[in-house]
Formats: sequence, C-alpha cells, structure tokens
Amino acid sequence: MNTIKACIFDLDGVIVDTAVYHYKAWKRLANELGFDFTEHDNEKLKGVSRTRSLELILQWGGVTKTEAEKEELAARKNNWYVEMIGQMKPDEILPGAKEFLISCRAAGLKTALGSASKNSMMILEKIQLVNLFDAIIDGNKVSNPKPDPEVFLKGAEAVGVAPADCVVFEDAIAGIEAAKNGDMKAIGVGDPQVLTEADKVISGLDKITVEQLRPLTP
Ligand code: B16
Ligand code: MG
Repeated sequence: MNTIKACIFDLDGVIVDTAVYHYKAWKRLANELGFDFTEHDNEKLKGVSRTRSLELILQWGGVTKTEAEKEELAARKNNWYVEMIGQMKPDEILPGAKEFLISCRAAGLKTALGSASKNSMMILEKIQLVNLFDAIIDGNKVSNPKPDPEVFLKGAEAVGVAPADCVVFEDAIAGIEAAKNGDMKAIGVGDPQVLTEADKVISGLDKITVEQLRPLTP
C-alpha cells in the first residue's frame, strides 16, 4: 500500500501568483514589436516555458524572428520581469501556502518545488520560503517541459521518495498531466472544470490539511 510521503509544489499559481508580472513584461515586448497582448492571451501561457511562450506570442502577432533575435527578445522580457519580481515581498505568498508547507514538514512529509520558472530561486528568496523546501527543481534543472514528468520525477528523486508516494500541487493542465505521466497523485489548484484529470481540486492551499491527503492513498 502506498502512503503519501512527499508533496511537490508548482510555484506560479500555487505558492505565488506572478502572472501579472509576466503579463506586463510580455505586453511591453509585444507593444514594442507593434502588436497587442491581452490578459486573455496571458492565461494560455501559465505553466508554459519562456521560450515556448515567446514562440506563441510571435505567432499571435504574426511576426517571424530568427533564433538569435528570439534569444534577445526573451532576455529583454526576462529583464523587465526580474526587475518586477525583485520587488516581491512575503505578503505575496498565496493564502495558506506557508502554513501548509510548515504542517507538511511537521507531519514528516518531504517538500519539493517543481517549477518551469528559471527565476524560482529569486522568487523564493524574495518571499522568504527557501528554507521550507527539501529540494528545489526549477527550469534550470530540466530539459523537458511539462507535461513531461521530468521536473516532478527529479523532485521525487531529490527527496528520496518513490513517485507513487508523491502528490503534486499544480494549477496548469500540463502540470497535472506531468504528475500523472510520472505516476504521481495530483491535486489541482484552480477550477475543477478545467483541471479535470486531477485526483482532487482545491481553490488554494488554505483549503487543505495534511490529514486530507490520506484519502489519496489507495
Ligand atoms: P521564467 P510555474 C511558470 O511557472 C509560469 O507559470 C509561466 O508563466 C512561465 O512562463 C514559466 O514559469 C517560465 O518562467 O520565464 O521565469 O523561466 O507555474 O511552472 O511555477
Ligand atoms: Mg503554475
């Protein structure tokens, strides 16, 4: 029988919400290139890597760029984004996230981060949560984007727990798929009508306790 021994958390949309900073930076880039970028478009980029996000935006704007130009554009966007997240404070932690991390560790569960963001470390430092993770796997440590399970499998390995004993907390459909592809349990954070493949869906980490992880055990 499996028991949950580790919780693996996506960062953006689960622990914090930096979508508005991504939005402002991508919009500024799109505007410089001569087209607009809406919040509706931004929704489609949640959980999507920086490179893939840029490709989609250029496609939406009907703009073609060389690989070298794309690299420069992604770097330009990232500099604006980093400037904004540099101002983040612990009060931007989403409700219940810090408390849930603390109670996981108090219950003897391992905690890991599994995020596509290459800026994860900076964000965790700014919101002062680095010390509540036993392992941090981010966009710098993986080569295959979600729904590939690589980021979560590396998290499980880093904390020494079998994938079947891990539960992933994710706000993106591709992230839920990644957890499932890695043979892990998945708790969706968001809308149950969107995150249909999750074992359970909650609106935020303030809506779950460690005791409630037990029914996920087969
Ligand atoms: P960066 P997550 C993702 O974080 C964001 O949801 C997504 O919007 C972003 O494009 C991606 O990280 C890459 O971020 O440009 O900072 O490397 O949800 O996987 O924690
Ligand atoms: Mg996310």
